[in-house]
Amino acid sequence: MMGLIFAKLWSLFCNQEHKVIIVGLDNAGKTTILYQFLMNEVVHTSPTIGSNVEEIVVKNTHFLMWDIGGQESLRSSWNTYYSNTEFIILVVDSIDRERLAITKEELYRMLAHEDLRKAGVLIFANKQDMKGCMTAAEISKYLTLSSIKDHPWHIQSCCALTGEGLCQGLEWMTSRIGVR
Ligand code: G3D
Ligand code: MG
Repeated sequence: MMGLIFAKLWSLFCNQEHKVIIVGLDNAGKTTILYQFLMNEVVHTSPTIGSNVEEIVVKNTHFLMWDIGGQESLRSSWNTYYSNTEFIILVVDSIDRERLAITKEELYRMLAHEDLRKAGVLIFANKQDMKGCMTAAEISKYLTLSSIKDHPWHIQSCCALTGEGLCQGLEWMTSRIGVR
């Protein structure tokens, strides 16, 4: 009996939708990453919900992914997307050393936001195929990720063009569900 109830609760939980926002500066690779998720065979998707919202399903876990524009003029409106967000995917262009400071500023601004206090953060160190790019360890150090104690976080190196590393990132997200 307990087992049945548990199974029921579990399936209810699994079919719940988890809101994810994909943020990062323009040109970081956000749209390419979302496109890779959609193309990936292990991920089942529903038809596009809006111009920048997609639903993807990983191992029975539904993620509603919002791809938010990263141009300077749009960054100030990121907060209109925050409510009920469970995960932030922050995409970093690992070759763009000049703008990593702006990314850092935006990251800490988000972490301080009331609506994101429960959100986990997955950082994709993207464009690892580019010669001379920063490693995930370098980016982690620059962003002082180890100082983040009030949000679960994970950094994953990836190449959105080939899809390398993306699944590991998604796996971290699924592993975090139900932990809090
Ligand atoms: P955005 O949605 O964050 O603004 P996009 O970024 O997904 O539009 O990607 C911006 C550019 O970076 C695109 O190039 C895209 O192909 C490229 N890009 C994304 N991921 C990678 C990667 O892992 N490696 C490399 N080398 N390039 C990547 P274009 O030329 O189409 O503008
Ligand atoms: Mg885009």
